[in-house]
Amino acid sequence: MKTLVGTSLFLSIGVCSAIADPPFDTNLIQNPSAESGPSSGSGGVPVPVPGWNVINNATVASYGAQGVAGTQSPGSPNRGNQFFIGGPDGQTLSSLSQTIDISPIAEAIDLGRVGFRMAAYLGGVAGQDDSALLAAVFNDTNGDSVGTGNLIGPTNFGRNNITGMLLRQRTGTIPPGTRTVTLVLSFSRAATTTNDGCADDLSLVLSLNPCPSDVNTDGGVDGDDVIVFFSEWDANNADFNQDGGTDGDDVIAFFARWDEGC
Ligand SMILES: [Ca+2]
Ligand SMILES: [Ca+2]
Ligand SMILES: [Ca+2]
Ligand SMILES: [Ca+2]
Repeated sequence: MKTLVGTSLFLSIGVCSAIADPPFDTNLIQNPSAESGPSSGSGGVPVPVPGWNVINNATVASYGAQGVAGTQSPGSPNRGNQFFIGGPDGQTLSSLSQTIDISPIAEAIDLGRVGFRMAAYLGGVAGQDDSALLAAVFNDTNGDSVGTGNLIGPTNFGRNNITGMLLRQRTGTIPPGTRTVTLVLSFSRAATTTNDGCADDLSLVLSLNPCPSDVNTDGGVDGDDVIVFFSEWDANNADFNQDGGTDGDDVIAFFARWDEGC
């Protein structure tokens, strides 16, 4: 029987940080906190919003400007100086959108191995029921939706009629078939001629779910993993079943998982 040498293979393959593209465990949203461009001040005029496609005057405001959220209002602890806001001129609905390419990790996605966490601070002003919503639309290679995930901001009652933004978040698995994610941050106006739905500190973070038979941690399970497994096994360092030794039982355990695709 082979003896255990060094840490187990099982432990070593639990480390997924070697995967680089697109990055896991980092926020994939461009200009996620409205800090990259100019501010309109109190949200009364449109300004360019880097990284986002703008529809119907959605714009950027500054904390502490007249009539909007302040530096001490309920909201993100990482709020910076600026935030997104619905904008002027009586539009009932305005929005910001951007599309993120995650096709480089298609193999892992299609194995159902890519988890996501999306979060945003969403809110509005005082007793006005203007509000914000962040939608993630998961698109396949043709651009057709294969799933959605929404973060719905509070009503004015949900905010106790206090100006500010509340955290909304959710987790899930990227639907197999997904190649791009379109984020749509929309603002709806219920009161006054300005759309005061607002948002800040948005995030979309992907994570790679554990997969023991992806020995080389490249996101897929294929013949390369067999090669790496036997290389480790030959070095007495493939305690796949975690019983303290490297032997034929580990080969059986490895191929049982490999056949399952994870
Ligand atoms: Ca900000
Ligand atoms: Ca309003
Ligand atoms: Ca692999
Ligand atoms: Ca073993």
